[in-house]
Amino acid sequence: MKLVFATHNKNKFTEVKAMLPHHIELLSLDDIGCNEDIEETADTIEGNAILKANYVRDNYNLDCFADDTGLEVKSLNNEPGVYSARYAGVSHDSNANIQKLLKNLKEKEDRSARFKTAIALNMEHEEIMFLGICEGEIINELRGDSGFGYDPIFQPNGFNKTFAEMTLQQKSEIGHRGKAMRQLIDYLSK
Ligand code: ITT
Repeated sequence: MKLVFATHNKNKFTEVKAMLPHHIELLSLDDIGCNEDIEETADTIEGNAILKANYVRDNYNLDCFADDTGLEVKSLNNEPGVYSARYAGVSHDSNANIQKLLKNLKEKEDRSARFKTAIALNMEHEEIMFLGICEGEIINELRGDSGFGYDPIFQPNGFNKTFAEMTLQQKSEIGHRGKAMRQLIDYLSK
C-alpha cells in the first residue's frame, strides 16, 4: 500500500515512518514532486491538517494523510496553538519561538501545556481525523538535543525528561503524534 505523508518536516516524517508497518510504502511530498509550501490558512489545528491532506488529494489524486501539531499553553490562553510554527513572527524559527514562549511564561505560575496532533487521512474517498494529545509542562530552560521544535522545553507529565532527552521510540510511545498514529495504524489494519 502506498500512502503520501503531506509534510515538508523531515523530523515528523522520520517519527511517522518509524511507527508504520513495513508493508506501507510511505512517500514524502518530495517523492511525488511537490515542492509547494502548502499554505496553512485555517484557524484550527484540525482545519490545517485537512487543508494539507486535501491539497495532495486534489492535486495528485493519491491516498494521503497530513499532520498538524500545535503546542497549547494553558496560562497563555492556549497560545501558540495553531500559530506554533510562526509564534515569534518568522516561520519555523524554533529557537526564536522557544525564547518568546519562555519570556511570556516568566511571570506565570501555571506552566502546564499540551501538544495536540491532528492527523487527517484521505483514503479511497473517505476523510477521517485522528487526534493525539500529550499533557505536560514547559520547563524554564532548554534540555536535550533530540527531537525538534519545542521538544527541548516540553516535559511530559510523569517524566523528568524533556522530549528532547528521549529516544524517538520513547517520544512516540507517550507523545501526541504517536497517539494519533496508533489510531491511524489501527484503522489501516482493518
Ligand atoms: P508540515 O506542515 O510540513 O507538516 P510543520 O513543521 O509546518 O510541517 P506544523 O505546522 O504541524 O508542522 O508544526 C507547527 C510547529 O510546531 C512547528 O514549528 C514545529 O517545530 C512544532 N512541532 C510540531 N510537532 C512537534 C513535536 O512533536 N515536538 C515539538 N515541536 C513540534
